[in-house]
Amino acid sequence: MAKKAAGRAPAKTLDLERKNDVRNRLKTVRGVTDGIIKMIDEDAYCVDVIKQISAARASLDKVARLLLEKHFSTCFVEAVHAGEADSAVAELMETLNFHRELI
Ligand SMILES: [Cu+2]
Repeated sequence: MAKKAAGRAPAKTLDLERKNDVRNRLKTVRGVTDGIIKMIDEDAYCVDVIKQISAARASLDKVARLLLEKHFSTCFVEAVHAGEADSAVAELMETLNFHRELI
């Protein structure tokens, strides 16, 4: 997040509260993922595994949505003010193509 994409302004860091929120959500996903691995190891019922995968995906989608919101309010706005609206929009469109659930 804090790394600069090629040809773009440096990303703004997350505020502490949002960073903690994102970190906790990712740790939850990690816990769910560990549980899924255990379920596979223990030959759990397929549908139960799929439900846990859905839960992990939903949590990751929420993290992506939080980061997208932050990006809009900081990096994107700054890029527009710097006269780089076209590239900022192109970058977002490319990103949203990989995250259609965010649209
Ligand atoms: Cu950003």
